[in-house]
Amino acid sequence: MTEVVRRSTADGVTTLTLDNPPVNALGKDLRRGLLEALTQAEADPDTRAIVLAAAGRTWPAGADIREFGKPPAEPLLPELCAAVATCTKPVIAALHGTVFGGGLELALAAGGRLAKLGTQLGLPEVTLGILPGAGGTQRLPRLIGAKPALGLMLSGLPVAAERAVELGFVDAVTDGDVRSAAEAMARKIAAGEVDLARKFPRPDHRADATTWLRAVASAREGIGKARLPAPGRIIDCVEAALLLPEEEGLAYERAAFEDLVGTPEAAALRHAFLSERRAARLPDLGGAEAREVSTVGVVGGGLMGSGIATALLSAGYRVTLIERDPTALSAGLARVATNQERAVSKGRLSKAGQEEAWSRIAGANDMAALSESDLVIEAVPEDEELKQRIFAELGAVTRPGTILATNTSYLDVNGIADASGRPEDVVGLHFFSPAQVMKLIEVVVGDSTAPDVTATAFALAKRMGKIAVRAGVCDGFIGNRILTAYRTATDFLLEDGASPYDIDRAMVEWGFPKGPYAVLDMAGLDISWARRKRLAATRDPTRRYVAIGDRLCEAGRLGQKAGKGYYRYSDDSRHGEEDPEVLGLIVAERQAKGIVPRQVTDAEIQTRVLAAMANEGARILEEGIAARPSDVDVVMMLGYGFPRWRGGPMQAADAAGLLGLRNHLKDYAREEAAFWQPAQLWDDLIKNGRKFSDLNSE
Ligand code: T1G
Repeated sequence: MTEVVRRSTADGVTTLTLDNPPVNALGKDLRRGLLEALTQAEADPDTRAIVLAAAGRTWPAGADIREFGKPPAEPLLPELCAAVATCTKPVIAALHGTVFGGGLELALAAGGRLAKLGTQLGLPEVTLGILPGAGGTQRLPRLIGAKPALGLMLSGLPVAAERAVELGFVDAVTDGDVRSAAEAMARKIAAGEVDLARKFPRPDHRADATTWLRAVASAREGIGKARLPAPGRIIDCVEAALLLPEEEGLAYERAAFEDLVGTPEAAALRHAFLSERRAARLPDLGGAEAREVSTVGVVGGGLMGSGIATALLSAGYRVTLIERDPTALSAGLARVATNQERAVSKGRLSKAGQEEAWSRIAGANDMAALSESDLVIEAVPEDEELKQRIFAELGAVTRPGTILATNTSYLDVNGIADASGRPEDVVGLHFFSPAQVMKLIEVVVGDSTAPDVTATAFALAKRMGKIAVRAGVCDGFIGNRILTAYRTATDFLLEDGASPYDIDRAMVEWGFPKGPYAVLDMAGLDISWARRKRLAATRDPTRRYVAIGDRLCEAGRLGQKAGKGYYRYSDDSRHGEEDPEVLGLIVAERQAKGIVPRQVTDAEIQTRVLAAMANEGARILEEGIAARPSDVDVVMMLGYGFPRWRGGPMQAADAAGLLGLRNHLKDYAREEAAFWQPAQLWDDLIKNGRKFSDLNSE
């Protein structure tokens, strides 16, 4: 096993190099190895200064997230940081890469910090539902003041090394080799030429208690009634850093950390982090290598096509946009240009970057322009016959080995693949709108899709900074299938006695950014109406069907774009008002079916939605449409606004308890068996005392 900490001593300087790929996470072996090496160096008479450095792509990017929720292993990170802080010999940290979380806390314990140009530094713990638990809430405010320290810890966002120098928690930036620079400085310290404390004087921000407490009060006001506890506890710890002696402050921070790390929200946020990375692991690809892709064709320059083209340009690809005629093509290119302008105005893209990207896009009306493309993404309207026609042409004009992808959101990928004449080169790439912003891609693997085509789709997603999730072919893949279950459950409640406004409020209270009916109004009711009409011929007449949505569409209430849907919209506002006309429509539908409305509580709404989503997820898993429960969670969190601090429907079902939810499903099935019947998987897990998370094979 390679040494996780290597030691070298020369000219009175001992350098300890951390080496725990991929990100030098401060797991127990690394903590133990570093504490041992530091103790030895401190006792070594030939060592008069110590440099801490890291091998690989980054200085420690944090504590090891996979250790949380397990029994803590000695030495704990705070103990290691304390050893660094109290070391009797000067310690300099040589920083590079992503110095995050516990990695930054380790660096803060050193006497000096040098960073390589391009280094990012931050304390993202709040995004995991916890707080910096290894001295960060105590040492950082002392170094830079309470206000900037709170800004970093409450946002969880990183800053560049140069900004860290301005703030005062990095001492110098070098564009050379940071380890050599640190060793050179350490040699001067070892030779008595430099005194670290004098070279890097530390202001005492605690001297100005008023400013400190004002920052605490302002932060408390700023977070208001934060949904999660971590922000408030961070502020408490920063206040404690002023009011308590250091040791007590560190103990206070540790207690707060231990409170938070055990909460369901923190567990869910860790689950979300690890699940997004697990989704990229596809054991059934048998190690297939991704094909080389540098030029990509996009067929269709509408909202989706132009968004996809924008995202491809941002990832450095050369793009050819195809539209049916010059007018449509110039409109498509104009959409791409507008997307880039918006990115520049938001500071996400520089002017130079915009010009460079624009030089990589070309437009054409003839598909022959795609003859040299490595991959083509079709993004035309959801018309099966049109898509099949396009794939037949693509199969003819592109060279063998060019991957052909369809952006369909629910149509049959196998039928589209067969139309191309080479189904093994075809895959679904279901982007989410706006494609230049949304991180999720459902990679829909057809019956004939070659493994290296799937591998290429995942490589494309990663290069675009997106998260890909593998899905099998079915109506709606993973996300839209679960969304349909969500809406079916709430439509039943609508007919039984709830109002769309009660349902929206209950689901926002539960954690969704918007309720299902507000979302429908935003997306347009006609899209799901078209789907219902498409499926009408094959619909099972014995299954309960709620026609309220059809009634609204027939009344021209198509949503925001029509000025009215479930809500009414005034001209200048996208905020919907409740509309008695809609309630009247619903009453009429109930009467037509002889339904006597009943009281529906928020709790019932929330429980039914979770049960419906998790049950559809279980069915999706049984059918092999999704590889693991956490893939279902990733799709719903990234694509459909499922609250991240609940971790997705499968994680939330685990947290709620499978037996209770399964019993609710059984109760509901007495009203409507086909929809509510619990999937067999529930009983298989319950009888073995297992949870959905036990199926999340690594
Ligand atoms: N612990 C364990 N594994 C980690 C990890 C971590 N902190 N960070 C990354 N990995 C794994 C990741 O799962 C993946 O594994 C591989 O490294 C590459 O990651 C006490 C309590 C550093 C910016 O929150 O933000 O310190 O899938 O795919 O896109 O106060 O990873 O290859 O097997 O994301 O280049 C605080 C989390 C922890 C940083 C790199 N730190 N990591 O991004 O690669 S809590 C964080 C990141 C803490 C202390 C507190 C990113 C990255 P695999 P990747 P990337």
